[in-house]
Amino acid sequence: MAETFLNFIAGEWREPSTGQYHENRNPADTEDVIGLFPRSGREDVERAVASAREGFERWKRTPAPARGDVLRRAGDLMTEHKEEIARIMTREMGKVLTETRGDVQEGIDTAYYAASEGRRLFGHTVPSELRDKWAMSYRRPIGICGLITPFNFPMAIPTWKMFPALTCGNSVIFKPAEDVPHTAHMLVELLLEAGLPPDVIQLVHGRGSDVGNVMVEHPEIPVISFTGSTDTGARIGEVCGRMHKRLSLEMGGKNAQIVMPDADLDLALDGVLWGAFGTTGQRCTATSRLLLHDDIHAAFLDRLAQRVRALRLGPGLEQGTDVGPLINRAALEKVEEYVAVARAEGDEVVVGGQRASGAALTRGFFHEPTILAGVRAGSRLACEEVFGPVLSVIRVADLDEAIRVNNEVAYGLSSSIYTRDVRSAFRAINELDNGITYVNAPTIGAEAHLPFGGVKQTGNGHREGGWEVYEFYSETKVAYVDYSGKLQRAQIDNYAGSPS
Ligand code: UN1
Repeated sequence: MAETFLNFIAGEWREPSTGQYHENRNPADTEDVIGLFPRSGREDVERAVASAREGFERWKRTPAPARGDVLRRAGDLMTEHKEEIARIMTREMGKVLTETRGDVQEGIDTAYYAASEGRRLFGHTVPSELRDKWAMSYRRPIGICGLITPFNFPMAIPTWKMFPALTCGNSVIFKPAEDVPHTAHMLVELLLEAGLPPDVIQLVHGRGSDVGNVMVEHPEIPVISFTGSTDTGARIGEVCGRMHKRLSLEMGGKNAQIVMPDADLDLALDGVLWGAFGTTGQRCTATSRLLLHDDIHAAFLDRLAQRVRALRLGPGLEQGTDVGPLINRAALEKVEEYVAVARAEGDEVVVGGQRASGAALTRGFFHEPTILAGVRAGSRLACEEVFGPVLSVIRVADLDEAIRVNNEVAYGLSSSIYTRDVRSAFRAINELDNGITYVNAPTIGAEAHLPFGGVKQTGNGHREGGWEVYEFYSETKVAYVDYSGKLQRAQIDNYAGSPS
C-alpha cells in the first residue's frame, strides 16, 4: 500500500477538504508508486490563508537576523539530509542522482545566503535637503506570499522563492508542482524542524487549476511568484494586474549556444552536451539551439552526433546513467510531437528522434537524446520551447547573424558563446537579448547568489536569486525625521536659490 501524504495547514498535517488524492509515480518506472498526495481545493487555501495571516503578524515582528537564523538551521538540516532528499527527488522527478544532489545543494546555498541576508536587508540613508533633518529608506515585509513552483528543480526553485520571502518577514503558502510533491513535503518538514513557526508556512498540494487559481485570485495574498509556462504566466498576470498584486514570473526559454570557429571546440562540445541533455533538457535554461558557424558546422556536428549516440539513457538512480526520463506522459508526447513537426518542416534528424525502446525503458517516459540539423531560423523548432532532450542546430555565417538569430525568438533567458576572441565575447555579452549570457560555458549553471531571470516573454522584469529578489519580497518605506523643532517646508516649497 502506498503511503498517504497530507497538506500542512494551520500548524497541522491535514487531509484535504476534498478527500481526494493523486498517485505520484516514478517517471523512470510507472509501476513504482511513491505515494498518494492531496488534491486540495478552495477550502484548504482559505484555511491556509487564515493561518498564514496570524503567522505573518508574529513573524514580521521577529528580528530579521533571528529569521535568518532559522534559515541557517534549515541549511544545516538540508546538508545533513542531502543524500536522502536527492534520492527522493530522483525517484519522483527522474533526473540523475548527481543532478538532484546539485539541486539540493542549490537549496542549501540559498539557505545560507538568506541567513546572512537577515543581517543586511540594506536600506539607504541619504542627506536631507534641509538642515536638522534625517532621511532614510528601509524594508518592510509585505504579507502572505503565494509560491507556485515547477517540477524541474523541486528543491532549488521553491527555496529561491521561499527563503527570501521568509527572511523578509512574510508568511508563505507553497503549492509545489503535482509531479514532485514528496520533495516539497521534505522541505516543509525540515523548515519546521529548523524552528520556523508552524503558521508561517502552509503547504497545499494540488493542481494549478484548483489550488493555484484560488491562490492567484485570493485578495489576501498580495504577492505571487510563479515559475512555469509562458501561457500560464500570462493568465496569472492578467489576474494579478487586475488585483494590483506584486507578481514575479519565470517562464519559457529558447536558449542558444553560439560556437565561433576560433573557439576551443572540445570545450564547446562538452558545453553543448551538458547544456542540451543535462536534466533531459528540462531546465528553463537548457540549450535548445546550437548556432554553429559555417566554417566548423560539418565537423562539429559530426563529433557532437558521436557524443550524443554514446549517452546512456536510463533511470536516474542507476549508476552510469547520463540522461533520465521526461517528467510525465504529456511531456514525452510533446517531445514526440515536436520531432514530428521537425520532420514535416524538413529538418534532418541526425541522432535519436524516437521514444526509447527496450523493456526497461518502456516502463518510463524515456525519449532518445535528439539532434535536429538544418533547422531554419524562424521555423517552429527554432522558436518554440520543447522542454526535452531535443537540440536544434542552426547554421550561421558570422557573429552578426548569430546575434540576430539568438535575438529573434520571443524568449530571452540565457545564451552562451564559445570564442577565444575577446571582442566577440564582449559584443555577445552586450548584444544578446537575454537575462544571462555565458562566455565559454553552457547556457545552464547559474549561481545561487546572482540574479536569475530573463527578458521578453521569459519574465516580467523581476529576478530570483541574489540581492535583487529581496526587493521583490519587501516593500520600501521611507522615513524622514525632522529634529529642527520648527516647521520646515520641503525644498520645493521654499527654494531660495543655491545656499550661500
Ligand atoms: C532552470 O533552468 O529551470 O542555472 C533553473 C541552472 C540552475 C537553475 C536552473 N542553477 O542551471
